[in-house]
Amino acid sequence: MRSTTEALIVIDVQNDFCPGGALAVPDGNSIIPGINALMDKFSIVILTQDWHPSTHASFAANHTGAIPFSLIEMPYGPQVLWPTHCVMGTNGATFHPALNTNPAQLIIRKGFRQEIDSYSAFFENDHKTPTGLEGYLRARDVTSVTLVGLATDYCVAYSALDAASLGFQSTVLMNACRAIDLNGSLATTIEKLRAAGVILGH
Ligand code: VGL
Ligand code: ZN
Repeated sequence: MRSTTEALIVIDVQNDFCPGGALAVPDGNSIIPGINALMDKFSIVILTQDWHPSTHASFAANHTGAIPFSLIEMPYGPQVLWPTHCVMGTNGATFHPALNTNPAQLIIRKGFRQEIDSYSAFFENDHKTPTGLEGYLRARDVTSVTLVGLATDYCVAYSALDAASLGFQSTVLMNACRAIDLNGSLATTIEKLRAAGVILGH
């Protein structure tokens, strides 16, 4: 068993990010058995859930003439316009049925504000608005986080980078993650993670 100062954070293992979903990550479901096994080794397990209103500003469908996967400028910086995904309360937003959610002690929902996207489990995409996760971890004396889930190059990486900049030891288990890999984003992301001191494990 890992120490009680170490938390496992399972990012966005939801139907819409798995094959057949609205923003399917190739092979996304294949990581689930490994994640279920990892949960037994951690005494603190946290899940995140991408959770958007149907009017969310990150959806291409809410911008006239915009096509999915194009980029726009938002007040907080560049934003990819995604296919409509993880709409709160829908089957697409539900955790994948193969994921064992029973060990989860906290479920953080993010992206619920219409005007701002939230990739990271710690801060929304303005890098300022907190989700509350940092306070929860500090209150439980967590000093180290291990991140797994979907997608490597978006929500997992943003979470790992924020964790590192907040001073948590931050590890991404690459074989328990899968990437969207939009225009080479996986390679760029791996460089950023390394530069920030995030440990890339397997
Ligand atoms: C994610 C794109 C949009 C993710 C969430 O979970 O990586 N990616 N919303
Ligand atoms: Zn999203």
